[in-house]
Amino acid sequence: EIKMLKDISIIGVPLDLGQTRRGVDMGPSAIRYAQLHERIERMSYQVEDLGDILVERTPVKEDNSEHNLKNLKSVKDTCEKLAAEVDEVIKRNRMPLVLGGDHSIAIGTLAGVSKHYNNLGLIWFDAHGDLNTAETSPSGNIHGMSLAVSLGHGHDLLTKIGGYFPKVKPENVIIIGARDLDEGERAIIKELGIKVYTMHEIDKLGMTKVMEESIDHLKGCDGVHLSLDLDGLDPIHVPGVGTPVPGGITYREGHLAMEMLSDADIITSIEFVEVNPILDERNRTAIVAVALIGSLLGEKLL
Ligand code: 4U7
Ligand code: MN
Ligand code: MN
Ligand code: MN
Repeated sequence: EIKMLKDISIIGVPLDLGQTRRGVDMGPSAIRYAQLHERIERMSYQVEDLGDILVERTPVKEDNSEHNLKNLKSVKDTCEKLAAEVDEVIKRNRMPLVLGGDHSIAIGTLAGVSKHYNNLGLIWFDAHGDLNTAETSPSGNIHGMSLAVSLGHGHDLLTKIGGYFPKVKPENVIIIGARDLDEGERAIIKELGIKVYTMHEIDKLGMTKVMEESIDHLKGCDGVHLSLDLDGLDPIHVPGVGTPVPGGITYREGHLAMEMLSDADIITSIEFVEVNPILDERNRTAIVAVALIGSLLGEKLL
């Protein structure tokens, strides 16, 4: 059974060290500027903004000592702080709404969330699988490894954040929107039997069916985390992302997915990541993010 939380705590995570394009550290500011707080408050939620997690940068040379894990120490330290803050929020019976930052922060969010549930579900909305490890990653960027880490695969310093692992079981994970998977990621998807709705399935079944099946698949969970990477959407709608991939989820399909999650009342924690205002046009990507959060929290057209 899922216990819904009606009070919301916003946490910003200005981390851009999980990848190599600067600017995504300004994501939380851009999303706040797009009137997140006001939009949520207009619905019947009580909202608090806890401000940003302090991101400390370890001098680059020292931080590149581990093979193919860029900025490991800075990412780990930030995720530990984030995990502690998310944990506190849930202890106070509030719903965490985490703003990235790059997608490596999901490691911290899930470390703070998962201990509160016996059987956490996870919806990973993304063009990518984020299922690499240092051994398979073509880039060494930790934002492409965060789902693998949360499943218990990867460097100990990351998988054991929060003092326990794994954070989620493979049978409780659903990836939606995938269209750029690396070879090692395809292998781990097969090995662990992870449910993936690639763009092919979304085209073929339609978003309605994809969401109906996803919601049904997670019905035995006692909480569901939504980790939404804006690059899951088509770059036509969200130009401000670091790793755009053509052929993505449309604006309306994105809203439909959020509205169906809202109607099903299953989401217990939320994160929106990878908004990069430097690459954006007039804050469009943050505006889309806030509109999607509105739908997810139950905003109706009529
Ligand atoms: B994101 C990539 F190789 N797979 O590992 C990698 F294509 O959080 C991209 O989904 C990862 O934006 C993208 O570097 C990470 C690459
Ligand atoms: Mn991602
Ligand atoms: Mn992505
Ligand atoms: Mn890519």
